[in-house]
Amino acid sequence: MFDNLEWISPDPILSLSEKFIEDRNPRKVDLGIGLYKNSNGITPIMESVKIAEKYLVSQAEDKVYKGSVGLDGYCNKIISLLYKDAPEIIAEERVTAAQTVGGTGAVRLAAELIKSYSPRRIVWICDPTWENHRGIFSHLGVNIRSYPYLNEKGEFSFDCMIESISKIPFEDILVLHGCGHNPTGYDLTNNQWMHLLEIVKEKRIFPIIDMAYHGLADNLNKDSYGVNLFSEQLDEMFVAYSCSKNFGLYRDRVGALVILGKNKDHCSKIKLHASNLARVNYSSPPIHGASIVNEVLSSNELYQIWAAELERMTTRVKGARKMLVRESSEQGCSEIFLGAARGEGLFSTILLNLNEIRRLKEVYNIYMLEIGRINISGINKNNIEYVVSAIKQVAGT
Ligand code: PLP
Ligand code: TYF
Repeated sequence: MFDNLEWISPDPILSLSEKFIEDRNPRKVDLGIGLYKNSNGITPIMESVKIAEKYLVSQAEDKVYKGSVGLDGYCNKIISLLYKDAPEIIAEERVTAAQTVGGTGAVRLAAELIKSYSPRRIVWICDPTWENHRGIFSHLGVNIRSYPYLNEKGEFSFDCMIESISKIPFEDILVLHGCGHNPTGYDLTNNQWMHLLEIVKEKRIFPIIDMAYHGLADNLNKDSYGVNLFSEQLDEMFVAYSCSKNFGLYRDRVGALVILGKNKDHCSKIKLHASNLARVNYSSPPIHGASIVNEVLSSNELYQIWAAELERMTTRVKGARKMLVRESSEQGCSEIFLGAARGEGLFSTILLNLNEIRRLKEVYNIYMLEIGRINISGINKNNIEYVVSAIKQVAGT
């Protein structure tokens, strides 16, 4: 049956990660896959997560099935965390959530709902964006188009973005990044969110806000500004939430599709359809990681530990960004790292071409994505000088 299959390229991020692991050179540096790394280059299990996990394992009595939309307690805690500054949305009972298989699963479930109930609408994704946005929607046969995020010089341009979005047809679907834009690190200001909202309202656009880095761009409150504003003012939208980064639960696959509707019945009905779609896809999401998040967010003590850990992680990423700006200025190659100075979160795109990026890997054992993205948290005091001088050399500046 599969005799005629052709070879295709594997996922570029995951295969780069595998190549990095195989590399035996001790000076190697991983600036590829989107993982938070501490100053020793390690992605540790968070203390709050360890405590919750130990407690849960000691209390566990069974591993029986849960439903297709996972743990209600977990879903409610994610809603409370996300809408801490917009409690009226919760009070009005027009928000609900379905637990999903990571943030990817949340985007996928949103795409399934669109494919099933509104297949003619076009989904507008950002250019550039997390590559899986294109993959998920196009794999399901949903029509996608892109809106620009950058100008010809590679700088974030709200004007270019807005000009394009204001031309999209009425009632289409718009995928936005809530914070920590992947891959550029450029986020909208509060004023820009407000401006964008006006266009979204006028065009009756349905937004899907991808929130994969809550708390890792600036802080938990500021990072949810766009989601809160849109949710307060719109009748319907989705948020694709991920706990992979802010709880460090990558492989446990913890996410949620947050569903905003006009009222309680409306969002409950959408959730029921989401539940049926989850059922035919994977039956039910994994419960272990979601129970950990539920435990951390239910205990005041654990919440304090987790919030402080997250803040330290974000402070470290901001510090690494500053270190990069300072070092590139000292080595006289700031222009390659212009994005790093203005961006937020784990990522930044730097001005190297494909050949230069490949040489960086082959000659200097420094791994970054071929689209020009670096993971800022891969930088630390021990490698900063080496990374900047290698990048400067491949760029020939
Ligand atoms: N959305 C964006 C923008 C991401 O960068 C990622 C990856 O980390 C995801 C979604 C998926 O996250 P998860 O690992 O929870 O599926
Ligand atoms: O952009 C990243 O690096 C993260 C991690 O198929 C990731 O989103 C990469 C590839 C993938 C799933 C997650």
